[in-house]
Amino acid sequence: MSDGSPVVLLETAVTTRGLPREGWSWQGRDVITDLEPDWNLQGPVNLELARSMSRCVRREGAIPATVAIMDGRWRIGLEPDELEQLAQDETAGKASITSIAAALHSGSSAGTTVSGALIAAGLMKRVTGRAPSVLATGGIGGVHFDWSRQPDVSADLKVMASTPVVVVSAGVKSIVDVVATREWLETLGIPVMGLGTTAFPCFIAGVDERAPGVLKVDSESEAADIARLHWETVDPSGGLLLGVPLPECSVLEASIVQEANDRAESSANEAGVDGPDRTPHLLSHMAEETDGRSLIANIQLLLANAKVASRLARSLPPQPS
Ligand code: PSU
Ligand code: MN
Repeated sequence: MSDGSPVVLLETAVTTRGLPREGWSWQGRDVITDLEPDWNLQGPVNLELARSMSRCVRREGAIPATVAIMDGRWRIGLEPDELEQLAQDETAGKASITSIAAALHSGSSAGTTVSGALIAAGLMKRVTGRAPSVLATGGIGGVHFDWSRQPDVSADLKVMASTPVVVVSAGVKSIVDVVATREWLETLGIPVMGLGTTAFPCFIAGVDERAPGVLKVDSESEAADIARLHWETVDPSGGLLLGVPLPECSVLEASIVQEANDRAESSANEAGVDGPDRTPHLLSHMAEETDGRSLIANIQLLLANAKVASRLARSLPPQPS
């Protein structure tokens, strides 16, 4: 941070609550090792993914700043042994803007969501005088289905609106109401760019043509130019989203995603799972329903986003304010 090297923030709720803690037991072993030759198939999926993302960032010439709460303390830039400890800690939950203070108070460990990791950007600025400008994740949180009955809207959106960081994601998790989420991004004043696409990316389902479109950029450096103009002349304290669609060949057919989603939703409703536990429940149910295909797609997009975020960070290094 002090010499202005490119830094990419990485969230860890995906490590503690988004991916399985077991080794690879689904189909598609070859796909995984093709994606990442250094992936240990016996190792826990969540830890292997976290390690792979860090490797991707470094390979692209940036520095990963993996954010978590460890034993009641903020940790930004986890050491390898800390990452392992976090990934294996079954008591580690997920912490967002509303739960971080409680985690610090109780001395517990938690992975930070997108909103939690964005808050770390402000801390880094206070400590180092520079703020990182890029964060990589799989899919941001959003507006959950049935929002008119229970408005479960991820705090990711609110914090993105007030943090000057470009969040690189495959758009929004497909387990949420994609159209409603796209509308909320608009209302909150968060510019949405799409890398090589005018359609709104929606995680493992590719892009959603029903949602209002996005601003197409052809490269990471074009996205960086737009972010810089936004911060210099429009909103110095607001965030942007750079959506990266999952390559067509890995996209799950819309009908499969839809059906798996519906069953995951019913199971969450039957089990009465809501609040922060809803996303982990839906994700693990989706993996079961699709025989691991949703997991492969999820891993693929997380790694792809880490690469795009690193290239973006090289165009948008941390600046002194
Ligand atoms: N996308 C994934 N897996 C995840 C998440 C997103 O593929 O686990 C996490 C992110 O950390 C995101 C969080 O910030 O879910 C949103 O949770 P909620 O809807 O409870 O705000
Ligand atoms: Mn929620």
